[in-house]
Amino acid sequence: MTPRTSPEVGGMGHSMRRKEDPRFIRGKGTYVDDVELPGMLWLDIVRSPYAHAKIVRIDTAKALATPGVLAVITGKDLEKYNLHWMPTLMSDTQMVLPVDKVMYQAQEVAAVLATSRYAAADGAAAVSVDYDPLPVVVDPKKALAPGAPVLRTDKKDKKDNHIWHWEWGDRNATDRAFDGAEVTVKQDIYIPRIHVSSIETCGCVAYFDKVNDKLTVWMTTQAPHAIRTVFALVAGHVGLEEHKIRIISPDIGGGFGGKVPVYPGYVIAVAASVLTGKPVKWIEDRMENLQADSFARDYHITAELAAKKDGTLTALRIKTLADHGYTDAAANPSKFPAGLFHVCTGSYDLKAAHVEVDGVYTNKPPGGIAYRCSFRVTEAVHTIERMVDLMAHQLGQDPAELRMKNFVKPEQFPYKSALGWEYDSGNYGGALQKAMEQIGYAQLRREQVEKRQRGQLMGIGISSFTEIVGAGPSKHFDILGLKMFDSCEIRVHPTGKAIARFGTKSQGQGHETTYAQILAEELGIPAKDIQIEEGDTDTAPYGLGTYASRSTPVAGAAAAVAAGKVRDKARKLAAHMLEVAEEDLVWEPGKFSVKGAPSKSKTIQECAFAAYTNHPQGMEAGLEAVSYYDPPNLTYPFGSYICVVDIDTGTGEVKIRRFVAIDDCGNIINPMIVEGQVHGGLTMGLAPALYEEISYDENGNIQGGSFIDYLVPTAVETPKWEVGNTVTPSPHHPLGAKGVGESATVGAPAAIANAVVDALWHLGVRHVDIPITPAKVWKLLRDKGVTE
Ligand code: MCN
Ligand code: CUN
Repeated sequence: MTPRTSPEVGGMGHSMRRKEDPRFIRGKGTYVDDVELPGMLWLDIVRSPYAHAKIVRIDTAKALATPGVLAVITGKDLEKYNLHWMPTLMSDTQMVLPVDKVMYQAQEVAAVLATSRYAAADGAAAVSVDYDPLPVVVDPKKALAPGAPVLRTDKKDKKDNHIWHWEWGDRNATDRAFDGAEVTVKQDIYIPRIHVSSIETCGCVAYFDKVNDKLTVWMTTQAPHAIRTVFALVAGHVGLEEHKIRIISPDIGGGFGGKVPVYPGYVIAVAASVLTGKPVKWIEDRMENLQADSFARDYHITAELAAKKDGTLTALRIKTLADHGYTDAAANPSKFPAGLFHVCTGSYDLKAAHVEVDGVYTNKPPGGIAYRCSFRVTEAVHTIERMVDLMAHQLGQDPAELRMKNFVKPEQFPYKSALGWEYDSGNYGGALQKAMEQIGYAQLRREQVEKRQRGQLMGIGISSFTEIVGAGPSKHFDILGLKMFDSCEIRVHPTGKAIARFGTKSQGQGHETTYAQILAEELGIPAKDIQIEEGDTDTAPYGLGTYASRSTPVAGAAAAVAAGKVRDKARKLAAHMLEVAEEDLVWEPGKFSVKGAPSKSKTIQECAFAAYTNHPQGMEAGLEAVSYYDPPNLTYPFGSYICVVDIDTGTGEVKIRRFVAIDDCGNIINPMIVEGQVHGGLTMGLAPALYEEISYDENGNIQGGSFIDYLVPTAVETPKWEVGNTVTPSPHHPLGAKGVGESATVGAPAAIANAVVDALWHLGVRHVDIPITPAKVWKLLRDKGVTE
């Protein structure tokens, strides 16, 4: 797409350098931990060594005697204000601090308030807690078995560990399709628990100004407005009303979904500040972040796929156990307890599908956040892409051909999926074709045959994913009742420069640049002349925040709509100045000129000046607009990824030789930023495919609770990504754009897993669960007699 604007204006399609980077690369960003206030106190948290235990006694004497320690806060203290429990985003309840028992290892037990971080840490170490261990439940299947200890004894009538049952689709039609199927494949797939490990951990500085009765919280949150409302709803009864709460998300060092929930530390810091009237800082350390923050995935899936002998796919049936830890604190839209998992028919034209999910309590950290995935889409994509590959291999057909045969075709859009989604646009065959050409697919298949004859293990894996991003529409999407729209407010100053504020919040995605580019495109004001602000609830218009790749689909659309309103008013001003009718003006980015007399024109900057100095009588002064945009549909970005692996027959190590990623996110605002998003996303897809996993031993002890065991890939493990794109605009988005922030993380793991199984299929291997570690592969190779 050739840009409509010049590089100086920097509208859509320009690979403009990021406006935020000069401050970041000079170390001048302002993260929460950079906020220092006079008289600030520190909070540190005492955490449980047990996964399930009664709290017999908390002895605070030694801690209180530690120099610098001012107070130790326990659940009993919070209970006095009814703040010891808080609601989760899924309307479950979560302890802020426990009163009688702990539910997972590393859970908050007490908090120490001190004059320095060191004193707070010393104080936390000096708190002594007597525990009485209780039976631990880590396996969700055992959690549902009769006789399993009931974990949520706080819920009066709860007799088991089952949270909810949810199903979607036509069960009878699906069962009938399976009964009559010529071929079926069935597979258990476990998608392990992983934790976001953004560079910046979570934390806050809470300051309750007793003179003005105003609470200001600088916090690592992806959704500041929603947090303000939730705080007001939870703590209104102790005087924290919404106009007296200001949430500021300053610079954020990576969110990835982990900064959507409310963690107990935030609430305790706020309570401590309200009680003392002093600013209180709480910042997690690296291990607390990894061990106690909300987890992602942890889906135990059984999937079945049915097809005709010729490879026509017909039906999909899925049953899943969703391990939510001790409380369902998932960051999902309220209506969908399993997120958007029911986009699991993926890129394929299936006639029938049915999916069931059961939520289960276990003694693990709570959550169900999405780790760079629009609410369980990674789980959906991994399942369907593994199953389609399994079917292709079962039928002896080429996995690319089987996909091509079953893709939803371009002329079928808008396409209604068997599970009820309306896909906006797509060209799945086009993306796969391009990926195959770029990687040299046919040649690689020939090479694979030759290598196999020589006993070498090489595999080619494909993932042709469909994403679903940009929540709303508000008809179906809300969080705790808050409808999922988003917003943009623009003010154009007299000299033609502008400020625009949004209800979203960048965590590294480059919003200060790309939003300015959208406005430059729509108004012709150079992007460098437009300041973008997000994250301060006292100044930004209400919005639901940044996650689920919703910023471009929703707030980006709001920017286009608000800019349209500014342009409409500018047109009136231009008509007034040029003394012509509005209809006689033609617009090109940055300028109105008179039809047939192009030399007579007014720039947008001249219109802005006139808005304050020369507006017609009867018109309000000023040039500003706001839009609260409720999208008519989600956007469905897609792509095809192809991965080539070589497996070391001696060690079982999987080496990614090549990885081609073709993405389609509709019209692109900034090609360089999109490429950066895809690079980062692919690396975060590689991570769970080969390295990252958090598991628990039978006593609920975390395995993978530090970076010694939790293997975040570095530049050394990361292959050279070969990226490209196709462009299929969204028909309903004002700019034709779709989201892209999560696509690569969603699509990549299946390509890698499929490549590994493709390399091992002839040995009788049908499936390997991620992360595909050398140990797992080596054991398979040993069992199949390839190595000893
Ligand atoms: N973009 C574009 N053209 C498009 C689509 C997007 O130029 N057609 C640009 C956008 O303007 C924006 C970026 O790409 O600058 C990502 O846009 P979008 O897909 O709308 O996603 P969001 O801005 O809503 O970001 C959220 C998404 C999510 S949910 C996770 S998780 C994630 C991700 O972004 N977390 C990130 N990328 C991340 N990147 C960084 N550096 N840090 C994170 O925490
Ligand atoms: Cu899905 S993790 Mo992102 O939505 O912040």
